[in-house]
Parts: sequence; structure tokens; C-alpha cells
Amino acid sequence: MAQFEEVSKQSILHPKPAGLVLHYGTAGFRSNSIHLDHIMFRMGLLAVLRSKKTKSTIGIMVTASHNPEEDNGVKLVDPMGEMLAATWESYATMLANAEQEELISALNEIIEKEGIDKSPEASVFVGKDTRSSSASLSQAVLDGVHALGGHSKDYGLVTTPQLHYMVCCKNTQGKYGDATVEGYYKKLCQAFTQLVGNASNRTDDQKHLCVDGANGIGALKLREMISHLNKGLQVTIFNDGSKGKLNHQCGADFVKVQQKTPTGIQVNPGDRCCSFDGDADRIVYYFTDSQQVFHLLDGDKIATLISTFLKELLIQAGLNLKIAVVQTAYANGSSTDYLENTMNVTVRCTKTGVKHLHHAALEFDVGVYFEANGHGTVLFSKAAEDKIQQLAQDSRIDDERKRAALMLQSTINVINQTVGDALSDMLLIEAILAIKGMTVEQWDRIYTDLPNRQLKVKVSDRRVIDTTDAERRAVSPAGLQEAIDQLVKTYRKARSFVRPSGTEDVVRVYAEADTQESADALAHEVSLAVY
Ligand code: 16G
Ligand code: ZN
Repeated sequence: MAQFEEVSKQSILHPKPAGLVLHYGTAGFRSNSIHLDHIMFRMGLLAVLRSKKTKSTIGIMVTASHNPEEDNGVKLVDPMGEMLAATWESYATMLANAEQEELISALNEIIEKEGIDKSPEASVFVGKDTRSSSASLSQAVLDGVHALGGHSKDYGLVTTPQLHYMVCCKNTQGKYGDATVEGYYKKLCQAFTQLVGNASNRTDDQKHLCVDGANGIGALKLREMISHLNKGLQVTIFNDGSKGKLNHQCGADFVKVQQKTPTGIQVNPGDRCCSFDGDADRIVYYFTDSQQVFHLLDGDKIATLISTFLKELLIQAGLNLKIAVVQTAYANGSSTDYLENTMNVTVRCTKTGVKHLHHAALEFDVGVYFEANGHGTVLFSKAAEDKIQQLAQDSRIDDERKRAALMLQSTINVINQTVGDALSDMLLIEAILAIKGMTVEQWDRIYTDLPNRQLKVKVSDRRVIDTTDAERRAVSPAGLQEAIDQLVKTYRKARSFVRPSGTEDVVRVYAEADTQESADALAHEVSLAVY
């Protein structure tokens, strides 16, 4: 490619520190922002190749999600708005770690292996979060795209799920919606308004929600979205970035891990609250009761609420569609038990990481997937969407079926099927609570979480731990699983597993049992067995 000269020239402006090695992990590259300039430039290059290969628009998001403000990161978005294909993750790692003088041959290697035709135009959508490093890092991405002759569209400050949405809209020629932030708000808000039209006599109290924006992009975008809602939702935004630091003692990850209210939020007992994470692809709900006890409604509770709602609608509509919930090993045992034995819903367990859940959810007509940490969405198969569409337009059916079909149709429109989306999930949850006339306390009482504990263990090499059965059992090192089994046996309703983290240099330990003391003790004992 004649462009290679330009790449060589430009790459000198984005030099790789010799010897630095980074990996494209579960959620792309993530590190302290000072190490990332060359990575960004090179991901711009890679996105151009991916775009030529798929003959589609590719997305690049500059964010480090719930990590501290000093960190940053980058992930690529594939044509339908999904995560980058696994084979390309290894190209990303290879390209990122090529020393300066090896860069062109690394590009050539990818072109050859993938048989990339150089002639198609390349198109790349770029977005960034509110971190102070994001502006210059996203410029480095754009430099990479342009150096290899690609076209770019810079969306500037957007949430991660908004960028996924734009990519999908563009590649489906607008069938999924308009590839603009305005189009995103219009689609979601219209569907929300239609849904809550089914809720009779909502009081102002029921319309009110407190949102912790993690001092990030979610707060900014929520404020924009609210203006499209015609007062259908009354939101008080805390941690909107005007004072506090991004993700510092706030946000969905903090609330989930610490199991407490974030700082910077003033609420009364019973107030319905939720927290976004730093790029607004996760959401968790919570409230404090009159005894000042904190109650968390995490991804499992959200999945239960949504799947119950959808199952009821499918029955009312008389539609025979297969619905399933996809979870990970972190799902609370009570949620799995409730879904399988009370709701009679199929439950699947996959490895941690959005792409695994997403993939499994695609196997069903209606696949609801959520990680306990609050990342999740609902996927409707093409066949399911068509059936719902047809029924909603059928003039011969009775009112109850019609109402259910229309609500299913609005649910399809309010949910961002490309990836977990805090803004979109929030609208769906708020609509369901309104339609069911349900308070956050009633939602919480659907089932009671088993007490649980998560710990991190630092070991010299976390990769010696290998797991199977969706990370629920360790196959190496020898003897570890047997030791865990023995420990679990000594507690009631207990379960525990260990897995190497995909994002940090630690081993994670999870334990649950009938009391908090037991869960804490079991987690501690298992972490000793890991050493
Ligand atoms: C990443 C994943 C998230 C997962 C987490 C686990 C994506 C977009 N994000 O943030 O789904 O829960 O990693 O981290 O896939 P861990 O491997 O360090 O426990
Ligand atoms: Zn995130």
C-alpha cells in the first residue's frame, strides 16, 4: 500500500516505548493512560483493516469504563455493534506489541492472513468518555485511521453503548435506527413513552429516580436524554462530574463491590436509586430501608424483573417463543433457583465477559443476559421480532393480546440489543416498575440473595489456574478443586469458585453461604487454598 509510507511517517509521532507489552483483554486494552498513545494509533490502523475485511463500518471507543480516572483503554466494535471477533483480538495484541521497526510487517502479516482486499473504502466511527486523557488519545486513533487512508466520523463524547448503537445503525442502513445521538434518544424515549402509557395513574413519587452518574459520561448523556422524555421520568442526577472525580467512591462497580451507597448522593429511606459505571454500559439499583439497611438490586435482580415481565407478555400475547436467561458463575444462587424453579425459565451459565453471554443469548428467541455486576441486555431473534411485529398489526386479535404484542414491540425498541446499556436498561426497568405498579422494595422481595463475598488474591502467576464448566470448577493446579469442595461441604447452602481475572493481575475468589459470616469465612479459607 502506498499508504504504508504515511503510516511509517505518522507512527514516529506515536512511538511505542520499547519493550512495553500489553494485551487485548476481555474489554480491550486497559492501562495507565500514559502508556496508550501508540496503542490508540495502531488500533486506528487495525480498524481500517477490519473495515476493509468486513466491508462495513467499525467502531472504536476510548474508555476504561469503571477504572480510575488515570487509566484509559480502547475497544473495537464489530459491524453489528458486537464485540470484536476473537481472532482479531490476537491481531490487536500482535500489532500493539510490534516494536517500531516491525510495524509495517505486522500490518502485512494481518493483510496476508486475512486475505484483505485493499480496494474497499474503510469507515471508522470513534467515541470517547470524559477522562482528561481521552481527547488526545482519541486524536491518536483518528491519526491511525487517516494514516491508512480510512474515513472517520468522530462522535466525540458518547457512552460506549451509544457508539455500539451507531455502528449497528450504520451497517443496517438505518433499519436499527438513525446513526445519530439524537436518533438514539428519539427511538428509546418514544418506546419508553409508549410503554408507560400502559401504567395507570403514575404518581410523581413513582416517576422519581435518583441516579449516580459516576462523575462520567453517563451523567452528561442522561441529562440530554431526559429532555426527550416529556417529564415521563423525573431524575435527580448526583455525581454529574461537576465536582467529584470519575468513579471515585461512586458508580456501579463501587456500589456492587462495596455493597453500599456511593458518596455524593443524598437520599431518603425508600428512594429508588441507580448507579451507572464510567462509560454507562452497566447499571445497578439500590435503596436504603427505614432501618438504614442497604439493599442492592444487581444484574441478577434486573434479569429476573425483565425476564418475568417478558414471559408474562409472551403468555398474554399467546406467542410460543423460547425465552432464556444467561448468567455467569457470579450469579447469586437464589436468582438461579428462583428463575429455574419458580419462573420455569431456562437458565444458561457462561464464562465471564460480555461476548460469552451475548453469544449464548443469541441461541434463543428471547435471550435475557446479565452479569451480576449490572452489564446486560435482551436479544430478540429475527423470527421473534417478525412474529411480534405481525401480531401487533393483526386487527383480528382481542385487546389483551394486542396490548401485550404492542408492549413487546416497545420493549424491542427501548432495549439496546447491541450491548448492555445503562440508559436503555434504566428506561426498561422504570417502565416495568411503572406498569406493574411495583415499588423497589417489592422488586427486592422477589427473592432474597444468599450472602456472598468476593476476594482478590495476588499470586505469582495467575495463569496456573485453569477452569472448566463456565469457570465454576478449577482443573489446575492439581488438588485445588478438591480442596475447595472440602471447604464448601462444611457450610450450608454454600458454593465457591476461583478464576483468574481477565482484567487485573489477580485471582478472584467467590463464595456464598447461608450467612454473611459463613460466606466471609469460606471466601477467606478458599483464598488460602489458592496460594
Ligand atoms: C470486563 C468485561 C465484563 C466482566 C469483567 C470481568 C466486557 C465488555 N467487560 O469488564 O463483562 O465482568 O471484565 O473482569 O466484556 P475480571 O475478569 O477482572 O473479573
Ligand atoms: Zn463499563
